[in-house]
Amino acid sequence: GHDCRGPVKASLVPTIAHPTPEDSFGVAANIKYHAHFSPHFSPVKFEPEQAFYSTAESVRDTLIQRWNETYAHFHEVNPKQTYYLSMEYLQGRALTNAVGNLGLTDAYAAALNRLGYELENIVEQERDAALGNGGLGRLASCFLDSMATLNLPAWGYGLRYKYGLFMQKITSKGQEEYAEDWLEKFSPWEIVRHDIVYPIQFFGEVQAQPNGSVKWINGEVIQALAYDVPIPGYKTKNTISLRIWDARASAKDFDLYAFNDGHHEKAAHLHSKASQICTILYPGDTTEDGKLLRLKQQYFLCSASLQDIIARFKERQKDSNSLNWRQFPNKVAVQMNDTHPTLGIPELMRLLMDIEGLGWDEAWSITSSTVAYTNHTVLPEALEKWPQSVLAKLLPRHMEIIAEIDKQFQALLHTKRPDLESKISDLRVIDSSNPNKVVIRMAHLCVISSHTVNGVAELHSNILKNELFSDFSSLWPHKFQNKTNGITPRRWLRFCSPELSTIITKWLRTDKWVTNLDLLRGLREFANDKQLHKEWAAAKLAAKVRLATYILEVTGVKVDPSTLFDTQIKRIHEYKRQLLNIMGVIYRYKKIKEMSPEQRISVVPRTVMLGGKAFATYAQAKRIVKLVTDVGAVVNNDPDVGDLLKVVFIPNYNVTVAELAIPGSELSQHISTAGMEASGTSNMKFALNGCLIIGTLDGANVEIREEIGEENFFLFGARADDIVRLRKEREQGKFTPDPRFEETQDYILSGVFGSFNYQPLIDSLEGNSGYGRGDYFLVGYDFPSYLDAKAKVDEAYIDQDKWTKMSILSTAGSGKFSSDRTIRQYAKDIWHIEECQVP
Ligand code: 4GP
Repeated sequence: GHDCRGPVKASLVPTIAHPTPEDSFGVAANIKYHAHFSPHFSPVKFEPEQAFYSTAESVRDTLIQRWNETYAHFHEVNPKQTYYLSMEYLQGRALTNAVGNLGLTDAYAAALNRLGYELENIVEQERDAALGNGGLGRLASCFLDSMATLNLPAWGYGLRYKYGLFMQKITSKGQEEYAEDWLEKFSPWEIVRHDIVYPIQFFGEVQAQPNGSVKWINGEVIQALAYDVPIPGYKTKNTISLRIWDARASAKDFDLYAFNDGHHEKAAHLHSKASQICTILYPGDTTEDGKLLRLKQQYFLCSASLQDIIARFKERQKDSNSLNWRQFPNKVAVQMNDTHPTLGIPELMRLLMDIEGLGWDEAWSITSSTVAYTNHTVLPEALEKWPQSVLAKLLPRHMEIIAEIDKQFQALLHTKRPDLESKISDLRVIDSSNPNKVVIRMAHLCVISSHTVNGVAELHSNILKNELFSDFSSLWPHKFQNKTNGITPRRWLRFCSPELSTIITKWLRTDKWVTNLDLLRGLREFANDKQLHKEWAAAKLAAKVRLATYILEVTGVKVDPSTLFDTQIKRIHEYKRQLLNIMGVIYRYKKIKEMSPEQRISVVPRTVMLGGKAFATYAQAKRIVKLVTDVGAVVNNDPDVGDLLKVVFIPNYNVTVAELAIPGSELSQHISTAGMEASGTSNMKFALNGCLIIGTLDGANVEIREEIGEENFFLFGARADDIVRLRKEREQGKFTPDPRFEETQDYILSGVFGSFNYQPLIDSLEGNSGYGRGDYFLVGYDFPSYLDAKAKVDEAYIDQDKWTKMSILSTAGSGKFSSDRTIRQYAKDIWHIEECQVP
């Protein structure tokens, strides 16, 4: 039964004495208690690592209490609740954020002092929760923080990857990947829920029953076990759940006879299968087994989460005499973060029809008014397409349901839109244009089945409406919305930039900006104030020194904090054009080399930092990483250059690295080919931290520039509208490259940066990129305007007063990019949910 899914009455939850901000004695005692009585190490030791775990467990006590109260309150009020389904959450560390949101930072700092430690050193012991890849995952984590802070009845569902994506090491070979060991010891933030387990079925076959219903039989059944990670809101009791699923087989699946006969592996066959599901995020999918595993993961997330959602719905409906399924969309909103959770659509249909006994029409009406879809990319290779044969093998019943959705969609087009008749084969869910390779278009399934489809920045949402999904939007114009991304001001300013935060609070005479980021615009009034300039520059310098210390520690390169800190950190991808960045650096290096010592005096010294992971099988991206490290090895050791130029690749980019690099940077690069970056969110984090942007008119850059003023943004490059034409011209040979571009290419190939074969990288600029002909990402076209923009950066940096003013105005104009604003919009326009605050 589902009777013990959580405490139903708040009165059942035992209360404990909670630490108050004044009570550092009590906190210290609680930390000691955990060191002794919930030890994971020898209870007599209290080294920094033990101090971290005991501190985290002490904080967890408070979180659990609030998390229980929140669950009980939602249960009692029974509001409509949102469930955010995402394959990724890039949570990072939790301790600083938790004590900060609870308002207990000072209490914990003082308590640790009593025990002989500094809070800021103890937090360094924590491993980043590595459950994500890039912007999509970090966005999901920012959303959770805002959902909790805004007291919204909303939750996240995800998977608990044992080895995360991967840990990146930089060696002389470039990037190397290792299993991320973040769970090797244990995570103090999760609560294993042995009371919440669901069976997940794979393979088998579909059997029609005499009564007309359908049964899915045989195959393998693996258990999904819930782990709850409490997510505290800022200055509110509300503490929501990130529920992540782990896969396991049970004791009854273990063949004791086989084991005793010496067949040890065979005996635990299902256990080994289960353990594969949540091993890593995005396992390679070139083989059929790889594809099966990806689909297994996706289905595992969807099925476990939907079974859980339905169980909760039923439990909360208990009071009414008969289950009213029509209430389902009034109680449940499911948001699909990208296409990865698309299988939630046929799974909800299956559960409603095959398990709950509803008919197709009713199930369809419920499903399509429950699910909504967010698109995060227009890159063709990222729009998932799965072979029908693989899907049918793994999920035979779901394939039937998808085929029926596809059939009904075609029928709808026939009757409603005969004008689209000729396009049916392009719009269908099932692409059977090549009979030997029939594939399922997951994005089309999402668009057809969802009540709302949204993009993540104005420009991107317009591209969805007018290009990628234009026929769908002519069919269902009301479905399409924009929700410009946002970032949580707690993690991305209040906690990662303590110096800047203090100054902002002082000048605005309030700390309310932490939950009302629009208040930052009040800084504009003081943008010319000499005193503010002094304080601002000092805060930026403190953050730069921290970053420089870290860089020395992890790379051995000594960088000078008085140079311009210029940073590009994000996944490595050709469209993000780290290649453009490094080619600009190479050109600059060559020019410095050619200068006389007198000429060199006028060069603005720069430290250029790049960081990010290249997908394990993405060869071109890995070549870019290699080029950056090779350039660094030469430039950083060239006595002609000294501190005029340093090039650093920051290894293993993750949330913690970002928390250092973003406050510590002065210029950040968001230089994707226009139209290709859906939004970007690190651009928002940098701008919020007073870091100026050099960028193209792409994604959210467009809106950031609008908000902070075009005079505070270094713009360059082709516009999204021109890209198709420019690509065509490039293909037809109607493009004359800038001589500086050719000079840079030749320099790379000349061997100055070592003997690695860079020809394939240069080829991508010439016509062998694999994306079609010609420099698909238009690095060559944008190179000259990029160099011009960099020259403008130098000019602005020389005038430090001007630069500081631009920096202040950048922060002042960042209010719109709070994820609180974004989540309020989702709540109102898509989910139709309302605040439900724990009293
Ligand atoms: C990313 C987009 O590339 C980025 O522009 C956007 O800010 C982010 O989603 C959040 O919306 N997409 C992915 C992905 O990370 O895997 O498609």
